[in-house]
Amino acid sequence: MLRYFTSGESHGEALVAFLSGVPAGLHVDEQFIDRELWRRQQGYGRGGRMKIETDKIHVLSGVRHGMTIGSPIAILLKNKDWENWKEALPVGEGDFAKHKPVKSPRPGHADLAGVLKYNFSEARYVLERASARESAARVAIGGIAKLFLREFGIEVLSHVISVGAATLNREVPWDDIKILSTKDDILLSCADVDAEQGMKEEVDKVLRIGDSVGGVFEVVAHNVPPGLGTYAQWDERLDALLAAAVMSLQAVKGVEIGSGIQAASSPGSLVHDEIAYDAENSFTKFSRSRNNAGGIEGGISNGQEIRVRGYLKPISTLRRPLQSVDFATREVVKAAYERSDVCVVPAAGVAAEAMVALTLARCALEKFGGDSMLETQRNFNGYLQQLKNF
Ligand code: EPS
Repeated sequence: MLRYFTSGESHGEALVAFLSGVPAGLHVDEQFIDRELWRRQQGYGRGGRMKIETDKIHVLSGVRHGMTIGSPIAILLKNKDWENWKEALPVGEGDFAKHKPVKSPRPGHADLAGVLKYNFSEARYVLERASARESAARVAIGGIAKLFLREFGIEVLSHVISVGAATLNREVPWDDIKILSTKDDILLSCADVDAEQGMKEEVDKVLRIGDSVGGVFEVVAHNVPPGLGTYAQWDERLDALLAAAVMSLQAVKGVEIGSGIQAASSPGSLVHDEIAYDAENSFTKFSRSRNNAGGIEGGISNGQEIRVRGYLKPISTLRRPLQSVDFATREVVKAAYERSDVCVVPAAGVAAEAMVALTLARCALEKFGGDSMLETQRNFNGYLQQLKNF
């Protein structure tokens, strides 16, 4: 079974990610994973921190001679900013005078709820772990999940659909999303140049007034065979697993599969994707007129592209802060401000790709099993043949 978790504080020494259950014999392309990490660091509206960090993986275990060996994989990502925080966030007792308290909770952030839960007197430690810096660790192990899926022809990418009020109102084909992912100059990861300019203006607007902005990204999983996930149990449904995976990312407040939100106010005849037969080049000869279902029916992948959208709230650290209360004096004050991003929609899309890839890899391993890539491939190919013979 594929299992994973992460550790690390935003301004601590490093992030560490663990991934267990990857079959032996998967080639680990470190450059590919570093590129994924780079992609997550891009986007117009990121703050000064991204000028400090250049995320690169340092594999500690589970990979030898460039291949997975079936042992748990641990990856370390250094926080370069740690140099500036060593004294403020020491592991040992240190000098408490150098601590940098977060004195008044930011509305929308984990600050207040976290302080109450963990019984802290201020929100520094809450900020440190609730921070989206953690998503870099997910992208590192998500990169391994992507390499695994690639062996079965499955690819996962994302693009941005809206930033603030600027929205792209058309379906973006896979090939365009693929081209977007090869760019070395990333603005807002929108496949449409005009829409992207509108998005940039939305970011400029909030930059001017000290505000922040959210938006919507879409993750697309291409070439996923039918049969991942199941309706048999509530917690094995692929849509439920993907929703939890994407919702677990910092600032994601809604998840949509296909055109699920619009479907709720549309008649069935306009929603469900009609079925035809005798198609070429797919897993089976069944085909669809469109993909409103986002590639999942009854909690099972149906052979169409999987499309998952994440709705991101605006960043909760504001340069012109909202009202809050001082933890020490209980006086009404402005919420704490510290260097922050103002828009992270493209970056969140890349982090969501990692979560989708990890989820699909887990479901694929549940279905096909295997302790070596050879064994998993054999089981996978047998299933593909079964589909062809259906
Ligand atoms: C974050 C605040 C900013 C972001 C950070 C998430 O960091 P800092 O407080 O150091 O400027 O840049 O995101 C990352 C470091 C990252 O790698 O994505 C927050 O409070 O959530």
